[in-house]
Amino acid sequence: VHDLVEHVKRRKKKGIYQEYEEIRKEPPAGTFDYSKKLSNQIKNRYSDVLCLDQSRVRLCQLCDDEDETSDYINASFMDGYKRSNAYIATQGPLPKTFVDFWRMVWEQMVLIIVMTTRVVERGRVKCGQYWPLEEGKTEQHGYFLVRNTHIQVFQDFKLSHLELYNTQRREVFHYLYVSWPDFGVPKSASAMLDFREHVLQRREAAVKSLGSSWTGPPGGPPVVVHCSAGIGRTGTFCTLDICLSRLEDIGTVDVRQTVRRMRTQRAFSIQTWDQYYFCYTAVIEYSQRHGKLSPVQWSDSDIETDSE
Ligand code: PTR
Ligand code: PTR
Repeated sequence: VHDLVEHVKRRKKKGIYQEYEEIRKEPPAGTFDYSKKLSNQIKNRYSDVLCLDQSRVRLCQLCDDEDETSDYINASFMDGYKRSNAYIATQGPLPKTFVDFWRMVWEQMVLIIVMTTRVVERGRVKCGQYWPLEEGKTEQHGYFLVRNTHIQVFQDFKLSHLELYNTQRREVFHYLYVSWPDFGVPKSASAMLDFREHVLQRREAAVKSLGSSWTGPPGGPPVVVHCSAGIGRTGTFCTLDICLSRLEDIGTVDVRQTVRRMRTQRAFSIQTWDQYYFCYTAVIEYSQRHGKLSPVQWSDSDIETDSE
């Protein structure tokens, strides 16, 4: 089995590289007008990472808002496997946008936040400290109080149980994945696969506990996923989640189409070739782990580009 996998990896590496280069060459699928508005520019962490108008998350206009751009946040709805709006992909909040971020969480009834960057990496700030770091601490962000009631520490991630108060009290689970290397990708996917498993179980339980108060689609509210820019690691995590959900369902994988589709909703998703390649190796690792190696079928579009 191991030899077979090595063979697949070697044979496909070049094809996969070309595949990614082709995806990168495709022009963005829409416009970025809202991201570019003068009054919104300060709300973007990176001036070159904008969100598409067509899939952006709009904040509800507050009644005391005069400003027509106040519904802007650098965040995009993204579909999951057989689920529309399964995720909201967003940048790491800036101090200026902490309140906007919590508004979005409140308005979209978000239960789970997945953070795949650390706040500071290599001495550079990647994301603002928008949630209370310590157990028992409460912070105020605009109309919201955020309280960290309990932290569970795992080897590769930390789970903070947050309470969000506004007109009522809600529970939000904050996952901080700490083991993603500053540059590049994890060597083995196994920590990431465990992490995903944990998030999925939590989501299922949290959605169940909503009961009849949730009237949206059966999968429940979107999961917020963010890193620093909200495209590289965020795109990698979501691609993997979609590919594995499909593999679990029908036994096939289509990395290329998944990423292409994702990019029509969150432009520039997956930033580097090794992040793209990691999606493939992680699927292989997952299949080995679940003893499913033979049923994995790469879709036609994946095989086509295998030019050797
Ligand atoms: N264009 C950037 C660069 O030149 O490095 C892309 C990039 C930047 C990719 C940072 C990854 C980066 O690291 P991290 O994912 O840790 O923020
Ligand atoms: N302007 C930044 C750069 O090129 O470095 C944009 C950027 C930053 C792009 C981080 C991707 C980054 O990685 P991630 O989406 O994983 O936070």
